[in-house]
Amino acid sequence: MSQKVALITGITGQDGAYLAELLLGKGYLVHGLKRRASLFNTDRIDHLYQDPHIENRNFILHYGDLTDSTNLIRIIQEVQPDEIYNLAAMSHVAVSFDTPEYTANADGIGTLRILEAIRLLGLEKKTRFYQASTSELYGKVQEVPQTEKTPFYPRSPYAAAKIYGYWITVNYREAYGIYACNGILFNHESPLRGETFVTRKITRAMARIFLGLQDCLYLGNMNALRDWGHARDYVEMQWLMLQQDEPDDFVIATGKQYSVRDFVNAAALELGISLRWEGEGVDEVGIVEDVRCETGDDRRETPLKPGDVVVRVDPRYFRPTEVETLLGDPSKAKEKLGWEPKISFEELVAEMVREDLTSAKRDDLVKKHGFKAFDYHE
Ligand code: NDP
Ligand code: GDR
Repeated sequence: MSQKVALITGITGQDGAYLAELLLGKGYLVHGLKRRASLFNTDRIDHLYQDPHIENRNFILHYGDLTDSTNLIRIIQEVQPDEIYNLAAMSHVAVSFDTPEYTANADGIGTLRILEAIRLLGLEKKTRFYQASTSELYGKVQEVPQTEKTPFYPRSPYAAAKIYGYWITVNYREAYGIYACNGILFNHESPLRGETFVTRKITRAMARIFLGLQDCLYLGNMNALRDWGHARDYVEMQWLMLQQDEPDDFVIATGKQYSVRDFVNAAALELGISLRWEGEGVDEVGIVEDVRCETGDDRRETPLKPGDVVVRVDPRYFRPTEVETLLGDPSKAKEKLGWEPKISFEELVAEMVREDLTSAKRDDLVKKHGFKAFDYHE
């Protein structure tokens, strides 16, 4: 059988990195679309990099952008992919309120541009298409838990753009017979998660607070409820969706729900800190109740003590319209694709905290040696 060829947009993002690794492991030739940036933006995939001067590479990056049709058409023509995974997006819900037009262009029309390229190039029967749809489509939820049949009610420019991406994918499947699928993925996280999404913001900040590199973590809505899974589990599902006899749309979720506050508690406990919560709304604070640091534990040098306030609410992080609660029902994926998430909430939090503690220790060491450590936080 000839080697399968995949094109991943958004390859420099969290899912792009995990998916590229998965497909390379399966023997694919992987092409990726990366944006030109003023700084290197390939941190998450540097371990997969292959010197462009060697022959027979199976990992090839192309400069491109979802807002540039001619660029997309040229790359798809050159690559002749068997599978396209459209993961690229302006993916931050809060930021989409600041950049609504760009978000619509990249996340909505960007999806159309790829589907049109498939059609214009006559690849309808060859190229399978995966669209990164999202639980944000449910927004103001109409039913609990959410399934493939639950009505959508988007609550942000991001979700409104993604709803266009969802429906244009369905339409090109029905109109032109393209094998095109929507993965309606609920939140999925990992140590590769962008630092401004709430989970990574929490694990990174708690590790830094633990080592005395940061004083306090400022958050927005502590009561938001999410169904959090692990990105490594979820990219497997993206691939599986393109390997079926018929294209279809699937909800990918764990079926379990936690609040932002639960996530903070879990991350703190992983570090040996128990928190107590006082106040309400913008006055809510998370206070250290106990710090368990046993002798011999390499984490024992924490400067924290009971009574320290380590979490505060900052209304700056509230959104004009919030998605208060999301909970997915992944029964269809389980039944039709035999898929179930393998990594639990506790394992996810533990892995993220562990990785962020390692980075924080590195920053601490750099600082102790008189060099400037990277200390940007939102
Ligand atoms: P990330 O934000 O980590 O990655 C987004 C990727 O898209 C990055 O590679 C980014 O490039 C790239 N990108 C952004 N804008 C453009 C553009 N105009 N042209 C080309 N590339 C662009 O997102 P995730 O990996 O977490 O998510 C992957 C996809 O899945 C996204 O579409 C997201 O909306 C969707 N999704 C994510 C969920 C989650 O919980 N993670 C849940 C449901 C859906 P750069 O690195 O240069 O910024
Ligand atoms: P979300 O993820 O909006 O669900 O979108 P995010 O982690 O940004 O927010 C989750 C919830 O936490 C609340 N929250 C905060 N969020 C951020 N980012 N920063 C804070 O300080 C903070 N405090 C509280 C939010 O209000 C929200 O309720 C993610 C993205 O990956 C999308 O691309 C994807 O489509 C959806 O998940 C499914």
